[in-house]
Amino acid sequence: MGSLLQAIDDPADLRKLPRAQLKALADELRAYVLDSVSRTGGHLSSNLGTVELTIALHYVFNTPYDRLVWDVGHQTYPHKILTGRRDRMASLRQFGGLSGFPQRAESEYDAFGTAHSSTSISAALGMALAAKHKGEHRKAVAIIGDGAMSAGMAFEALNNAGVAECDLLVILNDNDMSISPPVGALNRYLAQLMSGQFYAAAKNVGKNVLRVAPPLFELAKRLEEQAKGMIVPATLFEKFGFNYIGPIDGHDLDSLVPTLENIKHLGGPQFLHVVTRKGQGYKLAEADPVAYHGPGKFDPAVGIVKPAKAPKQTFTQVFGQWLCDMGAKDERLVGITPAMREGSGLVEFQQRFPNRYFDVGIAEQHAVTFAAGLACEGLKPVVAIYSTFLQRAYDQLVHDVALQNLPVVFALDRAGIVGADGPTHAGAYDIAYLRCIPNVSIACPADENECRGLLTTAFEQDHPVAVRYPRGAGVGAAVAPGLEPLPFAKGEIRRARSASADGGVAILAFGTLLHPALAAAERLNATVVNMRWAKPLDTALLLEVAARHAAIVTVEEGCVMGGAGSAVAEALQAAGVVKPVLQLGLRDEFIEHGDPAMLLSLQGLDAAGIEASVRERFGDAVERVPPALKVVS
Ligand SMILES: Cc1ncc(C[n+]2csc(CCOP(=O)(O)OP(=O)(O)O)c2C)c(N)n1
Repeated sequence: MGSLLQAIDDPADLRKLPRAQLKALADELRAYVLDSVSRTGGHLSSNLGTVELTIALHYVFNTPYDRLVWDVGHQTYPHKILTGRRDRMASLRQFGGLSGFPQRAESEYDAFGTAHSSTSISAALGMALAAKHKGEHRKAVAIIGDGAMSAGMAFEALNNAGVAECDLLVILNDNDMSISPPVGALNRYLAQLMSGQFYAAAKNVGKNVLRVAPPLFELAKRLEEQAKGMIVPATLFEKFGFNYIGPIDGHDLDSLVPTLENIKHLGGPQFLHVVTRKGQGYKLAEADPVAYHGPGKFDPAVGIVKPAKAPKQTFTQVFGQWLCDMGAKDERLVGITPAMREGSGLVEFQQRFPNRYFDVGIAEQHAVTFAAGLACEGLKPVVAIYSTFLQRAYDQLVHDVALQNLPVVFALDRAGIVGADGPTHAGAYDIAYLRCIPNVSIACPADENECRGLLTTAFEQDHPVAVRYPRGAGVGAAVAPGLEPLPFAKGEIRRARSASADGGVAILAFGTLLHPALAAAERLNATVVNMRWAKPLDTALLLEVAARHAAIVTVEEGCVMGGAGSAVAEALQAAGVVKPVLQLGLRDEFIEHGDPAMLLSLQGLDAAGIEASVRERFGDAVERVPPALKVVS
């Protein structure tokens, strides 16, 4: 580590440096980011792009008194390093270590917790107005990328902020990239601003108008810079009530620092357009910012290397393949992603079916209602979306899709524990939040092959169906190449308890936790049912199993509250069956970042944990309990 960086334990140390040394500091900081991310994995390209901006912000503003709100927060590694967390970067995204995103509990410099995008302007506006209300003279700064700026929520905040008369600075960090190339009209508009054509075109309009009166033309020429406001159409952001400044080079500290110093003394809503490059300073990331958006560990001298042995197929890949195969078979199929082409497995689909592929930008709400519109006209939309991001589009799901009973398939990736990304990205709630909506069905495949079969089943329905599957690989089940559906709303008995008489427990598994449930059942002599559907529940199978067992245990990788286990308890109640039900799933707490297998184990959802919970609840002799079980208190 360089000596300048070594000496910075908080931004106050940074502010003591002469301006002339900031460039050298930036070089050290960039090298440190690259080195630490190569050891831990994490977001790289975006962080290499914010090195100078981060230095300039902490140099000019009086943080933490002044508030910095980083949108998404995946670009805050330089910020973490400069705000007292330099030596903990080795623990990034690991259990007990630093979060990959800003967290209020982690540092007073993390003014607002982020990870889901496009919230920064709203939060910073709230802070700016609170300061005004309390008579405090702090500044609030939102730093938002061009990808995040495309979301409706960012525009809702801009719309509100421009008339709010408070000291808010919005910095647009424009690198002309989302995770993948950006989409939409806003992006084209920003590119125009950046290339200067906007001003050039506008100037020509002015000249043409003024040329008829030569003396005026001379005047206009001299005043060209100052007269911008007179002859250049206002930017979109000025129309929102902001003072627009830029675009400036976001890697040039000699532009950034004086510009921010000037802005600091301006009152009212300010908008600074900064142009940066994703992956700046690391050739491989500059050349391929998509691959280096969120790499695992790698050797910086070599770059990302493909593993020699093909890793197990992920659920995302199973989905991607299914989408292509079903797309080839049925021309009505259209694939939709809200800015997650790579993460959701749609790269090949886009290549093969460009006219049926829609990346709508970071716009989950729009994605869902857009799908509803497509479905109204007889197309068969498949919305590929992470469980956690569908939360954003809840009303659209209820009001636009379910209420109209439209046949939209939701391919819910990252359902359950996600690991390094932590609580902001966990897919913990989808069964609970979907289950209560009429017309919606929920399938929970237990392995890769079932995932393909259940996607086909979902596609064949004439109502909304969500198929939820976890991050990464499953047990490695061979995936049959055909497009055979599995039966709708039907489960199957996977293991029958060996006993001459009825009694013992039946474990009802929803999704991939079937496999630890089967392992636990060996030791508990339990029956195991692969339920496959959280809604509609296979009630006939449930009642049949309940009649023959002393107790029911439900297992799911989703929140216990309101989850599939609750559905089982409700169904038993409704049928008038009194039977003890032990519901196992994610506890009523936010789950930290860390290794997914370890986190599952901490939640008691590995084989040993399931066995222990069952024995704790029903006693050690659970294998032999008769059907009329007295529950151990
Ligand atoms: C609501 C929501 N949808 C999707 C994502 C996934 N996501 C994380 S970063 C990102 C791209 C952000 O692009 P931009 O704001 O331009 O930042 P950059 O990475 O280019 O610096 C996306 C889509 C998210 N974090 N939140």
